[in-house]
Parts: sequence; C-alpha cells; structure tokens
Amino acid sequence: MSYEDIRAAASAIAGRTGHDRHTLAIVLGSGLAGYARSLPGAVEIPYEEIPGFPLPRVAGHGGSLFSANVGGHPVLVFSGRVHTYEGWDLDDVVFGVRTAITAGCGTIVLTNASGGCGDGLEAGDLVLITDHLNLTARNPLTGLNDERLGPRFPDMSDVYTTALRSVALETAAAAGVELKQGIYAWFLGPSYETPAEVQMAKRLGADLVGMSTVPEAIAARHMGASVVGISLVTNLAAGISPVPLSHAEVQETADAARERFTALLDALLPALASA
Ligand code: 8IG
Repeated sequence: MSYEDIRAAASAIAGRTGHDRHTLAIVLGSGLAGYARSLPGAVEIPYEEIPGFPLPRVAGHGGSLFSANVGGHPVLVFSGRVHTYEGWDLDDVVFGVRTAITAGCGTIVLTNASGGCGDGLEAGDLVLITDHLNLTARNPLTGLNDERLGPRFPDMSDVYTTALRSVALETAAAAGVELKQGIYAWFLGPSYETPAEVQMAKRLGADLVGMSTVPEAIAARHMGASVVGISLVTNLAAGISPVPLSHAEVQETADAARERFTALLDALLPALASA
C-alpha cells in the first residue's frame, strides 16, 4: 500500500459522497456494525467499491464505509475492519484510517470489544481507552517511512488525546451513560490469552485485552490525527472469569450493551465533530 493508493481511495470516497473533506471518522467494532445505518443521510459504499480497500473475511464483521451527517458535519463510518490475525499485513489493517485522514478527518474514533482484566471491570462496561500496551512486537510503521504520511519516529505520549478524553467523559456523564477508563493491551490473537498472559498484562498495567485498535491508533498519530478509543468489555479475560471464554458470551454481552453504546456514540460524535 503506497501513498498513491491511499490518495486514490480518498478521492473515490470524495467522488462517491460529494464531500471533498470529511471531519471525523469512526471505526465500529464487532457488535456495533449496524450503527452506521441509524445515522442521518447515511450513504453506503461497500468496501469492494473503494480501490485498494482490504475486505473483511470474518463472519459478522460487515464491510462497508458510510458517509453520514452528524451535527452538520460529514462523518465517515467504517462498519467492519480487518485484523492482523486474519493474515493481513499491518498496512492493510491501517489502510482505512490512513484513507480517512487523507480524506480530511482530523479525529479518529476507534471502538472495539475487549476482555476485561482491570480491577472492578465487568462484562458490559464501556471503557474510555487512556493509553495502550503493544504486546505484539509488531508495528504498522516498520519499513521505509513515507514522510508525506508522517515522521520516522512519531511521538506517542498522548495517543488518546487528553483534551478529547475530557470531552468524552463530560459527554457521557451528560448523557447518563457510565464510561470507565482503562489501558488497552494489544494481543495478536486469534486465540484468547492464557490466564498467565492475562496476569502478565494486568501486572504491566492493562485493564483491557484485545486484538485491534492499537495499530490504527499508531497510524493515526503518525499522520497527526487525534484519536479517541472506546472499548466494550464483552467478557472478563481468561482466568479473571471463573468460566471459559465463549464467542456466544461475547455476542450476548454486545447485544445487551448495544443500546447504551449507541446512546454514548449519539452524544459523543457531534461533540467530537465540532471539538
Ligand atoms: I470480544 O478476552 C474480546 N476480544 N485478546 N482477549 C482478547 N481479545 C478479545 C477478548 C479477550 N475478548
């Protein structure tokens, strides 16, 4: 994936939507894929109609970009993402975020479902990501650096922009949706962690364990965009929970939390789009 591929994808989006620039982009995690269709004036562009776009291969992960109007601002909504555990290269994993920023988005909202290991976290909790641990030893920026995207050694001291976290916490409180805070640790997957690995992550400072979000956050900061991360704890991580993890539990929790998550996003997106 080259800079030219990213530019071509951004031009295709401008052509299809009639918007030269979008303000904000949100990546919907598993369980949230339907959210895009609830937004006013949503125009759907299937990923296969965007040149260079990687196509999700996991059942239930969707696969379209939407352009919608949020509080008078044109917003891009990615419904479905690709993961490293599917075998994708990291430059494919971050292609959507790079395209969105090239299409004008100064803020990227990354959502995901995760396992909880922090004290006091329960399945169903919504958690604002305050920072991350990259436990994969992989990075989307390895290889030659394209200076048109960003610097060789980008700073990562405030990946999840402090000022926007304040906006998120205030907006959640005003909307009456509980929003906890925590550090997200990125594991490659697709197997869930062992209990020992969860204890390791927890002792290193993790509250959440998951298989996404971090590469996109790194790529977004590289390009100078602001990042907001929100995680839905769909299960307690291995060994924290007395019962083995199951994908069915994950889906049940996601279903039960969808209304709260949607209410949070309905309040948060207009606030962030105008921040
Ligand atoms: I949903 O417990 C979900 N995604 N790594 N661990 C990791 N990813 C997850 C988990 C989990 N739950």
